[in-house]
Amino acid sequence: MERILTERLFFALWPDAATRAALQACMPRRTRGTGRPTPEEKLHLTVLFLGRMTPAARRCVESAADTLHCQPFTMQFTRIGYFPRSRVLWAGMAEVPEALAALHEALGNAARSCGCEVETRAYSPHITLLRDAPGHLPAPEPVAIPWQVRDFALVASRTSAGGARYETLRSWPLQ
Ligand code: 2AM
Repeated sequence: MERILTERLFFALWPDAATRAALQACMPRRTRGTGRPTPEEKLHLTVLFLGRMTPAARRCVESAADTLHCQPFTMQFTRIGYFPRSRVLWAGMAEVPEALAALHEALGNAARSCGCEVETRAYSPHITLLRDAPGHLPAPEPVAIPWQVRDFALVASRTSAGGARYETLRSWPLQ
């Protein structure tokens, strides 16, 4: 039987250098030296996780993304939170910005139109700051980091000895 190579893909927003530096600096002091911090260049926000896709499904999703019209927007990180099950410390916001929810929905529709089974769970946007974070929760520190979102990207996640490696395959300007 012919083996079809699949890739683990997701749509993401990649912060600019200033936003990434601000995110890294907001890490609660008490977590320093514990867990596995996300290297600054890997800090990102997943808009839609696609999972393993064939080249044909990827082409279909890319064509559907070509037809999207979403405006650039600004969002603000205002919270540091903790997912106890995955032991992830994250930066996020109290409410999903409308423009981000619209982009998530539009990409979800695009993916479904290509036959992908995407998550139906409520979207919980976050930027992972620390993995294997300790169970004792650091007191959430107030943060206020603005981020001007101007594009979104299709990214492949590959596993290597040093953890996940991300490769941006394509990006689309918001306009
Ligand atoms: P995480 O940072 O919370 O682990 C690549 O793995 C990206 O996709 C990461 O941002 C990861 O989120 C997210 N991701 C991985 N598996 C996922 C899943 N099953 N559902 C939603 N997002 C997922």
